[in-house]
Amino acid sequence: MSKKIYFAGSIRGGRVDAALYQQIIEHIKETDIVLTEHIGNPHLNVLEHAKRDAEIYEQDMEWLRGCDLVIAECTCPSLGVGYELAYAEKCGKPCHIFYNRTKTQLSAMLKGNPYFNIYPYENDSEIFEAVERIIRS
Ligand code: 6IA
Repeated sequence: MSKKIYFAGSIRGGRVDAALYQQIIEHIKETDIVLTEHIGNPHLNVLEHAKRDAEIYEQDMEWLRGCDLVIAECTCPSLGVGYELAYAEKCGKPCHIFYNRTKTQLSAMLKGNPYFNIYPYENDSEIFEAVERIIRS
């Protein structure tokens, strides 16, 4: 049965890895459902807008409560992704965190928390097999 995946990736934290997010999302969509497809959109509007921001917050929290699991790409640090992971932990959702260890060091707030499943990688290609294993487990 298809799983509902909440994919988290940086938006206002920086869009340097947007193409990678897109690839991961497309890969997951071959078999399962990604609630947050927009994260990979290269034309995403990152500008602040108070009313729109409130709607985004409410929608994302609802999707987090309804998802089966969270996959986060954390190479590009993002306050929003950190917040989402803390909320997902509170909701008891399984959380899988990827980061490229040749490019960044993961925050101790994530790496030091045994609740989180952490996947340091060196090449983007390593992500896809790991994601498949996560979804099928
Ligand atoms: O602090 P950040 O902006 O980097 O936080 C990124 C995280 O917060 C992502 O994992 C998203 O789930 C969530 N998030 C932040 N901004 C948005 C957003 N804005 N839309 C949906 N989720 C967001 C753009 C809206 C656009 C479709 C008009």
